[in-house]
Amino acid sequence: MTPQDLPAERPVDRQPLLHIDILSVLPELLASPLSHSIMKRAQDKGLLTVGVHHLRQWAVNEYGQVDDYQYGGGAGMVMMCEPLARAIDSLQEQAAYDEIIYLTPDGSTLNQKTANSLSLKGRLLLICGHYKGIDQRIRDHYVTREISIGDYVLSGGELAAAVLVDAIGRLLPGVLNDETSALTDSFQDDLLAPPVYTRPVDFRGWKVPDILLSGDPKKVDEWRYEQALQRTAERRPDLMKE
Ligand code: 6GU
Repeated sequence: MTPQDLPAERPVDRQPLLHIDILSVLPELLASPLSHSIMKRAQDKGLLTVGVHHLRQWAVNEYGQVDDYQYGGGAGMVMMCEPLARAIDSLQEQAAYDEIIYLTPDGSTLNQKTANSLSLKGRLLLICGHYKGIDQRIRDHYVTREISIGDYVLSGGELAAAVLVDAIGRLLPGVLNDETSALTDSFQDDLLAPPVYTRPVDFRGWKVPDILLSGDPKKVDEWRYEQALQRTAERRPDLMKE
């Protein structure tokens, strides 16, 4: 493709489709995942903007304190109400959030349906927890949704937030092109994706299925659908119940 053939870039001075703010005590952890590949393209095109905010800006004292011992005793610190409430109030002055999302292993498990629905929002705030988590009162009075990325425990919410931003960001119209289209992803139709092959046709005697070389697009589509069904039935029968 020559430069003249490239689609015109969306002007970046327009409002993004989605703005995501992230509150974190370890913003460094978020830098790399958000600044490469498709997340970089989404931001370069002005479709997605991400603001990463250090919670320590709203610390309760000059030592940068944002956590404290838990009432009732027990090991582990809890992230205090005051820094979080002040941070949220201050960020919310720009414009109200459609959702304030707390990333936590006891939230509801992220799936494609949730990613699809969040990609239709305009403004999101993600709160990354650390230590034993955040004071319950912030969850009760500010948080509108709690999301986990799976049944295992991470050291903090940052990697989970990066996963969520990626899952949402790639769905914004104009981020992906034909080659990376979200329509053929696993889960987009409750089916896992079929196997894929590229050159060479014969690698160490391991051959590409003949049907993919047939040049018959209808046959290829049927084969891919069959493979997707078979794979889903074998690996994720739970997806096929509906
Ligand atoms: Cl969102 N946070 C943490 N700390 N651990 C997790 C998680 C989130 N999702 C799965 N494990």
